[in-house]
Amino acid sequence: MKRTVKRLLSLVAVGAMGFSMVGCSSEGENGKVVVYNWGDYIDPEVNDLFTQETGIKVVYSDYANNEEMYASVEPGNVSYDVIFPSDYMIEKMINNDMLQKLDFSKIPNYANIDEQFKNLPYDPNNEYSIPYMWGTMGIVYNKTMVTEPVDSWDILWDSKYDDQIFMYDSERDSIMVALKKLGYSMNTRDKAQLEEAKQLLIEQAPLVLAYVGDEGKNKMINGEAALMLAWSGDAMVMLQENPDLAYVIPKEGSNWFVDGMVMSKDAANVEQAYQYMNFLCRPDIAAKNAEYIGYSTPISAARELLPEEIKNSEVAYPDPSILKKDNMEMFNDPSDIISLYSSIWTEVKASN
Ligand code: N2P
Repeated sequence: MKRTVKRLLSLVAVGAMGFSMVGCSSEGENGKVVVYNWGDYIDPEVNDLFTQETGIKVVYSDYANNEEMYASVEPGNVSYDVIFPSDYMIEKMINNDMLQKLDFSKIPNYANIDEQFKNLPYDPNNEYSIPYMWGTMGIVYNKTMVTEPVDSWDILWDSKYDDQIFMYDSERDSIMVALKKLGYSMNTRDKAQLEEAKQLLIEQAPLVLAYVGDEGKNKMINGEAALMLAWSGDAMVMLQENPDLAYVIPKEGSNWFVDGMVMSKDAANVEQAYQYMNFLCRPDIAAKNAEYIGYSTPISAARELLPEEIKNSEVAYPDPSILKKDNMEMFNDPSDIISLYSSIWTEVKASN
């Protein structure tokens, strides 16, 4: 349990270390950078190292999913400098004029990012974002509780596993699973298909023990459920802690994602934000981060620095042919019908 213990201890120590939560206004000798990231998505020591090297204080807070982040950065709310949205959310924030174009001359370490993570559809000309981490979505299962082969999303609808299933409390991800099970695109705008997905998720709800966030990892490690919808990076952490756990990308296909770093249009600490983003693209820092959080780095020179079992893991670094399969998709921004996605998700959770 070494990794988990280290992570929990780090979280407890947050207030006492070189970075702090939003609300604390003091600055380092060279100012501050206000950062808003997913929970469990950075090695806290990385923020300390940044402050030690630059004299810039990191004012840090986190969120559980893209939609929560979006709601709190809408104009008039707290202003952040650096944010870490996923691909489709970057697209949405670009479209809504919430991001500033980056000056890449201030991010020399951008050169370390692998070409396969550039020119992706959400930021086709690499103007607004820097790939931070990537991964896939799949199923983590406990081999002592699930003895049949796991290769399909169908198992998350099997009544044998009543109250043995965790899903993520994340609307795009859960609706994606239902759409893929039905053989549809996860980017569908077809209302009839979305209605079918909703019905399927409502049918599943009684089997779901809980819709979880980051706490799901420890629950699976402790054997509290048999199956969990999981991002590959979270799977890496869980598999390292409990060897009874395994990860699979179902045969119907799934999502692969890139989470990026972006600069908010109303960033107040622009120079510090550039230094922060540049620091996170340094191979030794990206490797330290990837090892701690379990997610996959888009920087080959960082991957090279990882321990063998992570560097060669098929969970974190699946064969490139897997991502190229027709049934593996990235999300795009369904802004025109996003309220339908949100209302589906509200209805599904209400039926749990
Ligand atoms: C981990 C953050 C995962 C981000 N808590 C997946 N896009």
